[in-house]
Amino acid sequence: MILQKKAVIFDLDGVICFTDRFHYQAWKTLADSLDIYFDEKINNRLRGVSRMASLEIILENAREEYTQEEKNLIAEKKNDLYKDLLKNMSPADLSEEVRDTLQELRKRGYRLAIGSSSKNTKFILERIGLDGFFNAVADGTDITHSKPSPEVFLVAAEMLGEKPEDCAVVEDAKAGIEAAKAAGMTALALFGDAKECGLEDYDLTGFGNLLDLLQ
Ligand code: B16
Ligand code: MG
Repeated sequence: MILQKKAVIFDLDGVICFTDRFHYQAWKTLADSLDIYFDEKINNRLRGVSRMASLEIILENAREEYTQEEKNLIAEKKNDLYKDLLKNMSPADLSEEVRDTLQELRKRGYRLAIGSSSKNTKFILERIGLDGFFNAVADGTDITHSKPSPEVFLVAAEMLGEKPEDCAVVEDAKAGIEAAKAAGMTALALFGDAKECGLEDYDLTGFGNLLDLLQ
């Protein structure tokens, strides 16, 4: 399959880099301290979902009710733990395959953007040495509805000045594939539940497979 697209919008966590293990570690520490059951399977449901929506999923297993104020505090604590873990990231956490593919796509004339639910996007891009690389960065600080709402991808397309139908989205999460389809974009699934949800337009064999589709 060859796609006729002008732009590619990338999810961040789980596509460009792998911060999902840090999300898991931070939520697990919090859940354990509150005596709430939490495992990798529940963690998979948090992919692409905002911080507060993630907390609501975790609290499905809580034995007590939490006030909004308490929830805000828990989310804040999680983010502090998570940001401490992010400090360990460096440009070495960007794989050669991702770096080379991004550079080649740019050489071929594609406009490249990030569409992430994360409010820590800019910090992560700095850590992995991609600060300033993308033509547009739309993230959790630009939107009111996180994936599966199409908002973050529509904002990214608008920042790029491209029409949704001219954009392809690369996602690792079901919520992200749903968001891309709702935005009227072509959804390319990389890894995990994105590939299993049955809503995607194409299953990528790896990040570098983009170079076969986007010529
Ligand atoms: P933060 P993505 C998402 O990023 C993560 O997949 C999701 O697990 C996380 O809860 C969300 O960002 C919010 O992150 O707490 O840093 O604002 O996959 O859309 O790049
Ligand atoms: Mg993701």
